[in-house]
Amino acid sequence: MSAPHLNTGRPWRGALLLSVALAGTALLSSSLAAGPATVDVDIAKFAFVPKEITVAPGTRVRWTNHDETPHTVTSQGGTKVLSSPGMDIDDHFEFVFKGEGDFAYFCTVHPMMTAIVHVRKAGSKAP
Ligand SMILES: [Cu+2]
Repeated sequence: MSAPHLNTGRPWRGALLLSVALAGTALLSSSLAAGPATVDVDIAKFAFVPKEITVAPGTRVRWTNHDETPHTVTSQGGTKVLSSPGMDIDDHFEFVFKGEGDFAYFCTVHPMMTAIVHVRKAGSKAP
């Protein structure tokens, strides 16, 4: 009596895997449709990586600290455009760049850590 019971399990398992795959596809397309594009910058070994990026207006930049040492993402020149709190390991900081410009920033804990975000409309070149 146990053999038919085992056989009926298989179609269910296939249906489950299929629905998981479909749910994953729906999740992916909704995340692509909603919200601005995201560009990641890693903070690792006392450096912003990549140190220099160019993005289109409306892009969200997300910094992630991979060091065990706290770091910040802070605008240079006192503009306060970027002003993150001290970020612990695996903390994120996000900012959406709306207008064009050059946004130099550094880490207030380690001022030698510097980097820059260029925001440019598609087709225009950095000077
Ligand atoms: Cu730092």
